[in-house]
Amino acid sequence: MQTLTRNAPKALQQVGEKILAAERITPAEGLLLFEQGNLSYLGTLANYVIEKLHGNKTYFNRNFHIEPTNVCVFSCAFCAYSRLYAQREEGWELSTEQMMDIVKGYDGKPITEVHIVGGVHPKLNLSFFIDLMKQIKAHRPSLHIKGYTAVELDYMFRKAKVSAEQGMKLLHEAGLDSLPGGGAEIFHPEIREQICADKVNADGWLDIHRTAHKLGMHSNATMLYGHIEKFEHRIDHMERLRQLQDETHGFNTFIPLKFRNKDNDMSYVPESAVTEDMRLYAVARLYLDNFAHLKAYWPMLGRNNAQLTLSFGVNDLDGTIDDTTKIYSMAGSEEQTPSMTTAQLVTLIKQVKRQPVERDTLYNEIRDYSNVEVKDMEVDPSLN
Ligand code: V47
Ligand code: SF4
Repeated sequence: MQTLTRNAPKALQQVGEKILAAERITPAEGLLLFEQGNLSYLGTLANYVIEKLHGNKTYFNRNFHIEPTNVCVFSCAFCAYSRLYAQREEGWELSTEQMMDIVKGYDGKPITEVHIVGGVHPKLNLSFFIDLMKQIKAHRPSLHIKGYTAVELDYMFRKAKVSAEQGMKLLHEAGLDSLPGGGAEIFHPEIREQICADKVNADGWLDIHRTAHKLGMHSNATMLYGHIEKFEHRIDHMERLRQLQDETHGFNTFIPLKFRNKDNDMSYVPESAVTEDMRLYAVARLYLDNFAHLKAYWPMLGRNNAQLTLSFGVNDLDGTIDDTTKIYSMAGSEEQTPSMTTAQLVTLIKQVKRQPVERDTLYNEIRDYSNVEVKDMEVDPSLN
């Protein structure tokens, strides 16, 4: 490891030495990593950090997604999925009963989390979602509900004329356990105004998460990368997250989301190369020293590239997902209806010599699959 840093240019060498000494790197040093760090240098450092934190473990969970609607009042330039209210006949809108049928479809299956994220529908309001939380919890109290991006929540609370704290408390009391990380995109206004000008800004997004954390809820954070943003915007984004994490310690995981360019208003922007994806994961691991976990969202990256991230600082592959999600497939992701069995996920992790460990949403370990044979999983429903 020391030899690795000695062979690097002087300035880069100093950053590498700080990382090995577990010292925090500055925004300028983070930028230097993006500008000058080659794939093997960054990968080796990120791998060192992740193995120090989690040994050889790669986490996943057993979850499913519900998208209540793709009707949305906003018009993010990168979004291939949403439909304005005026075009709602091209979209969908699930009733509470339909969503409960999805939940009931998992009765008896060893799922621990439901992830609920959708468009911002002008007519689905706070009381609609409070009622949904209550119904889900009444049906299956142990199911962890991770739901609503800060964008959905900000709109819901403003419409209901309640403060973020009041609104969050109501949802939390009704059953909402944690928040997903979506809607963060790129915080810097230079980019945010070009890609998603009309939705909640950086401070608003961060405030919603701060409010959740203060109520004892956890949340995730994402970053939509690989479009028109520059390295400095990525560092700015991660710096804002690092500062909030110092304040609240409420973030579970950071999830970089690779921009996909099919059928949206940014289709002219080429997608990033895999090598750049891996460099980004590695820098994120090195920069966000107060985030315990780094997640690769496999539907966006594809399964092979998700495997590759496990050598570049990633220690979590999200979950089985089981979804009819359209947000990714409509933007060009390889996964048309993302879903993996536990056996497939475990195999993916074992193939790259990592140790598959099932977790719950809060990263409590549920089961270590190191010594479970895939053939046994295929016949035992509690394992698959
Ligand atoms: O904020 C939309 C992204 C996000 C595109 O917390 C796109 O566990 C790439 O919140 N190319 C929503 N990305 C998804 C989300 C999420 C996903 C996975 C895990 C978690 C978690 C949260 O989807 C949006 C936006 O950044 N998105 N369009 C696109 N063309
Ligand atoms: Fe609406 Fe979310 Fe799509 Fe933006 S990314 S248009 S907020 S569904």
